[in-house]
Amino acid sequence: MLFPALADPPPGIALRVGERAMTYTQLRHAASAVAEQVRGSERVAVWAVPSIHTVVGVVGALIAGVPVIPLNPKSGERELAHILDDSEPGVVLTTPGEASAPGRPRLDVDLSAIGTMLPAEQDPQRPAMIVYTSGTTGPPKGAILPRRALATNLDALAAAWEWTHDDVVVHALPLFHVHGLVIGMLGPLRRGGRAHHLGRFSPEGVATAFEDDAATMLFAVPTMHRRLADAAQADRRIARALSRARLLVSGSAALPASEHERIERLTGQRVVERYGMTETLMNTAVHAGGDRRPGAVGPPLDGVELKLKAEDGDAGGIGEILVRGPNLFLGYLNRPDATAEALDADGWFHTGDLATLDPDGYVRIVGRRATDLIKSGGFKIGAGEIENALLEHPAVAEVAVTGEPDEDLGERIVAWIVVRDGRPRPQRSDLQDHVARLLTPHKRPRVVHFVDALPRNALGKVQKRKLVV
Ligand code: MLC
Ligand code: AMP
Repeated sequence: MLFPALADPPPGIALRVGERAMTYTQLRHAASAVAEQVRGSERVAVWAVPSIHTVVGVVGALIAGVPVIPLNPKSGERELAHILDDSEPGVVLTTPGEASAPGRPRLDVDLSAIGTMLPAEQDPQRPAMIVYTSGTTGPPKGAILPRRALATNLDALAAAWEWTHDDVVVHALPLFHVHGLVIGMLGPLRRGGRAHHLGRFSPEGVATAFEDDAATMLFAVPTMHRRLADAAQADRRIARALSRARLLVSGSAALPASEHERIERLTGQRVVERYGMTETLMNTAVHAGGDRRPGAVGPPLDGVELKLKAEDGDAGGIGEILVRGPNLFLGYLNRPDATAEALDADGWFHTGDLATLDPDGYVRIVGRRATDLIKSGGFKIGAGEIENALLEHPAVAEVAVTGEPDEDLGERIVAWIVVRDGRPRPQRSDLQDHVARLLTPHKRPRVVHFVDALPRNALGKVQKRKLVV
């Protein structure tokens, strides 16, 4: 059972999102009502604005055993159409008063409804969630996560972090990716503890949650940790509030060692890193009682097998991370080709991440095989999808997209544009808006360079490594 606490609701608050809170009993009533409404559907989507309704919708679908697709509420038209055509949800669960996917049936989640359907055991292999994630080329793929992946992974994290029903997790992560939704919301609910989503990220909001809501753990991407450190440096109140945490956790991208050390200097806290992926949920984590080493993401979680596959000719101990275990997805929806490429016949998932192992088995991520994947603010973005979008702009003749280091975002998206003959050079903001409108705002290029030609090899392939200013 995914949520034992709903079968026998403990007293107290289960969820807080922004200003709204809900007890376990209220959550059971409202989520059961959703479960009754969606029971029998093949799949449903949820318009994943940061609201309590979003979480109730997801929990309700999970109680009913209906796979749920979290949708980015800022999805642009092209990306949204692709996800909906690919996954064909019967209905979109929505927050009253908020938008939804145009032209699709919506079902507003009613927080005051009282359903009676009880969370029951379901086949652990049954799909629980389909989460869209970018690859190097083409549109995002839907990773099908089974119920056993959610259950075993959340339990393995609980063991690593000594995570109990006494913990209050605070965060402000988007609810359409596994970090914010699975780990940040479903994690506390599986423990019978409390999830506190701030609605939107701000260092002041995080500080207040530690001061006034007895938060014990923070989940955040490195960009948020960096902004917290800046705020703590400027304001002792924020530093003091962070120092009360039991665990500050970072993931979704590498936390620079310099930030790890700065946060320790300011708050006395050593951040715990964990390493995961949409397709695998979490693979490794530094334990609560373990050595919190800067730049290391800890040992594999209980039940997760991990090995490095050496690159041809490599002698430096660097290899691609392969993982196997109950945490793995079932495959990509409608993409057997992509599934076969990532999951080998022996059940190992090829992550594309490059790492070394410390002598005691701690993993250190040192890079990525594909240069066409960009991690910006913790979001994974494929160069190909942005190039395709930019090629649809009437003034763009040729384009290449790259990532470059960014102090705040880790990496920022850079577009190199050859303007179509006879067309005036477009405004940079025009190109950014174009990508935001078709795909999603976080995929817009932060930097745009206009060039006369792109460097190409004899076969006509763009040589991205030669793209420097
Ligand atoms: C900006 N905006 C635009 C726009 N430009 N809207 C339309 N058109 C344009 N041209 C809007 C944005 O929508 C947003 O609106 C606001 O302006 C600011 O956008 P931004 O500049 O992109 O936000 P930023 O401040 O850079 O965000 C930083 C951040 C964010 C850290 C808050 O990157 C973030 O939430 N990251 C988390 C990513 C994550 O959860 N990854 C997990 C993946 S799972 P508004 O309304 O919002 O202000 C995974 C596995 C694992 O990786 O291991 O966890
Ligand atoms: P996503 O496809 O959005 O789930 O992103 C997964 C990718 O995020 C992984 O393949 C890694 O490249 C990266 N990632 C996640 N956690 C970490 C971490 N702690 N350190 C470095 N990279 C990470």
